[in-house]
Amino acid sequence: MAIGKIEEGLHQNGRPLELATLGMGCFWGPEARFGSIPGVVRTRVGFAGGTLPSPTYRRMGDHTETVQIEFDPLMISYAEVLREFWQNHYPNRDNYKGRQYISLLHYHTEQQRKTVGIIREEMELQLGEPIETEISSYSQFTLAEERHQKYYLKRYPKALEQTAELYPDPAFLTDSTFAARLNGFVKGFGTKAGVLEEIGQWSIGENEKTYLIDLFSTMKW
Ligand code: MHO
Repeated sequence: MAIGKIEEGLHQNGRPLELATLGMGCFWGPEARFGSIPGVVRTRVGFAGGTLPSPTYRRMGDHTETVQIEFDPLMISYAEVLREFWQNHYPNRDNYKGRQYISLLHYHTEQQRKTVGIIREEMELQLGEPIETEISSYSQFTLAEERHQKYYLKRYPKALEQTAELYPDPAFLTDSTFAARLNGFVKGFGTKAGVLEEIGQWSIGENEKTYLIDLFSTMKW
């Protein structure tokens, strides 16, 4: 049973998904945080915002560590994604190590650009100071090395063994909603009951639901 098949329903439920690209410090944590949110279908970490071609972790040049999420806007709005973004990092920290950890936001559409303006004002009132996040139109995102994807989940090799059947190809894990939830869960985001309930509502087959629910319920860490 490969997850690519299982999760097809989530990606093809007839509703267009939206992208968000966010830099908020070391990308491991934000991936876990967003990965735990119902409506977030996919999380990936990588590099964006710079000019160096083909950045890598060791050589990212002027790029920034970013998390890119794909979400169902009927379950979580872009405005809510932005609140999550600004409420969970300090956007005016002095740069260190160049641009690697700056607060960075790429909007993907004109609608997103407008929402960014509105929510930024709202968050500035909350923060009590002007927000210095670098905001610009999305141009590209380079996927980081596999070892950085779902980083916290990968600290649990025993759990990975139990999901191996789902991920015959490592790219499956990178793209998986289930793996995103597990990655959030091990980092302390979300609850087991919450994830199990959510899987029960996914638009996938009943057998597949049962498989994932059993797997998570009985998982040995
Ligand atoms: N924990 C690391 C940062 C890794 S993050 C992917 C460190 O403190 O250097 O940049």
